[in-house]
Amino acid sequence: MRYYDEKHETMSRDEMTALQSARLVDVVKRMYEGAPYYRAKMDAIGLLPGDIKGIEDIDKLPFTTKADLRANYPFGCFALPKSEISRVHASSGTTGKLTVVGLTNRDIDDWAECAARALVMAGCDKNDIVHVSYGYGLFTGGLGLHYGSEKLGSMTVPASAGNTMRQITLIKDFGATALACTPSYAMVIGEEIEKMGLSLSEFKLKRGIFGAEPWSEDMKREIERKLGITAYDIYGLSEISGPGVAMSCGGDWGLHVMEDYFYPEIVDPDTLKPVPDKTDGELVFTTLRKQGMPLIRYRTRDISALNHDACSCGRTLCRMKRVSGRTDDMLIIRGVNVFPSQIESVLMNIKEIVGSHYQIIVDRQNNLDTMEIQVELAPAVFSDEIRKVEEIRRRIEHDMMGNLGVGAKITLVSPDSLPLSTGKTVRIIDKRAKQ
Ligand code: DLL
Repeated sequence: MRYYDEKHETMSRDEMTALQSARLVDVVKRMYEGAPYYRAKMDAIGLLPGDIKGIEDIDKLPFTTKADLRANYPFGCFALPKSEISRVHASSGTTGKLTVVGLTNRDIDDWAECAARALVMAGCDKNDIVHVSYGYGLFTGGLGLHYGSEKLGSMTVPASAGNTMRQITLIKDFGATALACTPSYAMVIGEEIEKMGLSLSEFKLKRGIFGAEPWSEDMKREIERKLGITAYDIYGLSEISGPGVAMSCGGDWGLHVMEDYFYPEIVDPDTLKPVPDKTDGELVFTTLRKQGMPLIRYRTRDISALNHDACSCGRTLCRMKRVSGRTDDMLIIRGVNVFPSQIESVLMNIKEIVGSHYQIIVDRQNNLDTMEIQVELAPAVFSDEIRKVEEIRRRIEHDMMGNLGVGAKITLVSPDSLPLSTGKTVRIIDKRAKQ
């Protein structure tokens, strides 16, 4: 199977532009009528839906940011009444408040369609057995790949994340041919297989569908070696639609954007002006067909570039460069989005035992993200016995896990021992960037 939807995946640029234009005109009208927060943005600059005649007018439209979603938490960005929404998903927001999205039944179906296209780009068809180890729940990874795989007709194993030894047994016994999870979890699975002394010949795995966090070409090669598979990069974000906004076809450059559903732009994050093809900038998406919660010119904060050159796979869908980083301070730790402000609010809740200084050290060991939070103890607590200090450490570790959804090593340090800065405090040391 070469394409899931040959018509849309290989249409000419003129046909694509015509389709995108018609869909943009429609979504702007729907937003003006149904989403008061966006109507207010348009009214503020005197823009009417009729002013948008096609995709060439897109840069007249105001941007949308995570702050808009936060200000309208939880359901204020929906463009339809709640009675039309059949599913919600959510991901971390900058203040610890969740970013909530609402989908109609057709939205869920469209998303499954994009995920099915993505699976076909990775070489899957209905004969595959797809083991889904992305988390199921508010996170879009599990259910996104699940619906895509079912739509394709592949045998779908909803394993969700965790309990690695059991996962490996299932992958082996069921003869899974495709594995869908974060690249860091794929590394964990690969390492556990080695530790269990199993041989790759006992497995039928051929391909992996990995995403939800930045990963390097080196890590790709390492996973391919450890699992004996070909690894593919899948991109998405809850706000636009989960996994399947873009997908690598195995070619040598980037990921194909499902641009009949999501119109991509790259802008300079400072001037917000578009940049030329193959130039890095901030990725911005407009959902062209979504009903429940369309977004217009949504700033993803992800750094990427676009490429409209022809691809050897035959698809005409433009490509986006593998996402290498972000323009904000969001950290992605083993696939989980973490904002430093969430860490801060956990610490601020126990102000009486910790001081006001902390530092976050993110690293990568054996290809796995690690996060250490160094916290200064309050002077009054510092003189206490070791047992008490250990209790405090465990309590913070527990609170962090509960709030962030990912583990952090807590190191308690004496009062006033963390470096003081005279300017902007450097709270995050991300050693991964240099690797
Ligand atoms: O991570 C959706 C997803 C699930 C994508 C499973 C792929 C596979 P969020 O939790 O909303 O949604 O996080 C979105 O994760 O803005 C990027 O910063 C990052 N991200 C997602 N995919 C990739 C990728 C899901 N392939 C945020 N490479 C995005 C690099 C990625 N970063």
